[in-house]
Amino acid sequence: MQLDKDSILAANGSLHNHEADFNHLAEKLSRSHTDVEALVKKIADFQVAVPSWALGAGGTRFGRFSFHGEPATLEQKIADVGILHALTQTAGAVSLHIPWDVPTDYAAVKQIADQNGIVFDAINSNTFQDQPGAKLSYKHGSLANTDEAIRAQAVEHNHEVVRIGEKLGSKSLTVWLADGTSFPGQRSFQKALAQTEKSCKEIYAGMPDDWSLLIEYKPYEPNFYSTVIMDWGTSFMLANACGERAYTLVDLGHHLPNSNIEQVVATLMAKGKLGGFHFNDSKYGDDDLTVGSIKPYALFLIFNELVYGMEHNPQNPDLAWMIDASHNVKDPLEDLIQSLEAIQEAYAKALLVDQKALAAAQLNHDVVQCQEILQGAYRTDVRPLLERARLSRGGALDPLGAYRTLRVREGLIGERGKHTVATGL
Ligand code: LRH
Ligand code: MN
Repeated sequence: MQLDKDSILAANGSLHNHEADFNHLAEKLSRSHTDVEALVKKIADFQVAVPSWALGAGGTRFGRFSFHGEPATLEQKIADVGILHALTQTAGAVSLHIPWDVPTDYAAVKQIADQNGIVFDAINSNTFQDQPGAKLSYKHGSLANTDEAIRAQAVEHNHEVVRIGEKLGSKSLTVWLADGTSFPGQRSFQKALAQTEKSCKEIYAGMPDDWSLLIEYKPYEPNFYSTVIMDWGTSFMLANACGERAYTLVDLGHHLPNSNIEQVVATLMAKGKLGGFHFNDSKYGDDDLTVGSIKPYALFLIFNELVYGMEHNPQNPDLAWMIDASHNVKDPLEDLIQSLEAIQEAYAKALLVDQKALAAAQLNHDVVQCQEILQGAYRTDVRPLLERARLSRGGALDPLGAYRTLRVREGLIGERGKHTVATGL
């Protein structure tokens, strides 16, 4: 299934209200000398990678409730990302997970991606599950395992993932380690860290010179007492140990309650070691909920640091913007449309922060004014800018509305039937 521009244009209907809302906002923003056209272009150029493992229904150990019309092949997954991109014009990339998405026909996969304007962002390895026919088990860890042969198997898997990514045009590898313990005394923290560092260096050494290594941290789950790469500091240390093309990946759900993630982001950018994001939201743990559905202001504060960093930290690389979510009760494509909207909205609001005025107020210790400047931007309804950015690229005025008006899910069920199951979590 592919959505053509004409059907989206038809679904957009009249642009009268949009024009009125946009002109009203543009007039308001021009009073503070904001270059509205430049703003719209920045928003339109902002592309987020969709996780290949989140195009079907997610689930928990307590159950999984299927969603009909799920993509059963990698080609169908990329077609679904194409639908998201056609509607939102901000989903021009996909992040694959190996072995859930091993291409069987590279040419076909690349052709569908090209047809849909989709590029391949970071590719993810998986040493948190045993694969059918695997010689050695990762039950007690992979890159940190006490057993040299198991560590070697895990390092080789990561090199295999890089080889797959190279054929597709990816330029970065994401490593997330489940390795850890569920009981005190189960492992030596120091030996586990040392072995992980050695393994990461071996992975890094096997990457092409123009590739980046993104090291994702997480405090717990599936181990519930310790995780070897538990926080940004550990990931930062390992990235420094590996080399200049190794960075930290921040998954928003991988923080203990009340963590100040915006400060983590500012710190990593200042050190030139922030490589990318897994956007999602959470109330308690690694809930992988819709971006901006629980803590939208926190997301805005993170983007405020990102906008500052992109302006002032040339030492930090271009960031990998990716979603990492799981859909237990929502249509996966509707959930992802909402997440993409929330990310664009937080970015647009952050672009409205008058960084010069904020810096001046900070210098004067005018704490009240600092908050007023931030919240002034946050309280601005930027949706007409997002609409204009989408329309400027042939996208939908209202992606969710168009998705339903065009009966996309029904169309996918018609094509794929009710019982297809997407690989992934
Ligand atoms: C771990 C994680 C990691 C992925 C997985 C699908 O919680 O965030 O990024 O490999 O989810
Ligand atoms: Mn993640």
